[in-house]
Amino acid sequence: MKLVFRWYGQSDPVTLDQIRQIPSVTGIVSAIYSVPVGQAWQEADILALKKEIESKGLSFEVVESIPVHEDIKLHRGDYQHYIDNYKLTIRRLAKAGIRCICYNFMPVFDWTRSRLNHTLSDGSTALVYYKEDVKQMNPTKMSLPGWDSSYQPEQIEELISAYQSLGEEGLWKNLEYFIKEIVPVAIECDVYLGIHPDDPPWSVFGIPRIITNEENLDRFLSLYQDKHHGISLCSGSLGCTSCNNIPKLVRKYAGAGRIPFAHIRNVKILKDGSFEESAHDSSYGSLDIVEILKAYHDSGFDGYIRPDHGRMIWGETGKPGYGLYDRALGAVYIKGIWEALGHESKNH
Ligand code: CS2
Ligand code: MN
Repeated sequence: MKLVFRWYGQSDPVTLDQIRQIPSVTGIVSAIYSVPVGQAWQEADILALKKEIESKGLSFEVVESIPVHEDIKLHRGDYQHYIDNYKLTIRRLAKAGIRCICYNFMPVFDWTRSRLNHTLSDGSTALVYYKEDVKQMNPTKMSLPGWDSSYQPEQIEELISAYQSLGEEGLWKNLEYFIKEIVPVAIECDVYLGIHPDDPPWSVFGIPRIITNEENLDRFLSLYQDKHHGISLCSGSLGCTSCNNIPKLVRKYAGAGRIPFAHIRNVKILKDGSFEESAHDSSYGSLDIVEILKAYHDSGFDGYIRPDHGRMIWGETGKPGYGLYDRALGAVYIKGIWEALGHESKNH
């Protein structure tokens, strides 16, 4: 496995100089953030980012994410033009040495939480999703850090109702069209595409979400039978419902070579199905991180792994979920377990 770390570019309060000092982290996961959704990324921007990362002795082989324009997800308007731009971006990234591209197909909103700085019992703060809060939230009157902030409230209202009438089956159809267009390009360029599961993996604000569970992941993978069409398996996104057995999913999909990229995050599921993000360590959340990593290890996983969201600790402030310290602890925890698993398998 290759241990990588997400970095949001020059506007990220976390610096490459800090990341390069985290033991065993060898690469960066990033994207071009200045380009409006739907436009192709320029070769010069990609090369400049690569140069900056490599100048610090880190590799740049993973992109997260190329956002998918809502017209593609709704299969309306300029969808074909945006798909063509998407293909161009894949080609340009591959040419620059990118091996893995993460994306998601969540309508309108990326990850959804109801509080971004909930104080945990040890004084750290974390992202949480409380079902009772979410019932009171109005998505047209708010924005979260992972969301595209370029929409006006009326546009969001229109999008929400368009998705509500599209429904799950409509969204599947549009996803299938998109996959059949882009996967051949990924195959041609030998780049591994990995869809990020919906976070959380259930419908929010009455909008369909489909990358949510084993049955749907099976259906997704069967849209194109090729290893370049895979999953960025995020333990914390799928794992915030106990219906998903993460070690089982990892064994199944990593065993089949369909996970190019793994996100490791722990979450604590509460009695009413709400959840709090926690430290990576197994004892703090509902997921057994050793079992998850063992499933990857047993499957001979040689893809990319990154710690996912972290808490804010030691007084750090910054991009919610993406501070330095707790994610660095997560990285070292992942590496420690991985190293131990290697010794274990050698001795048996
Ligand atoms: C999130 C997402 O769970 C995560 O990694 O932070 O923003 C994620 O990066 C995107 O959904 C991937 O497309
Ligand atoms: Mn993730």
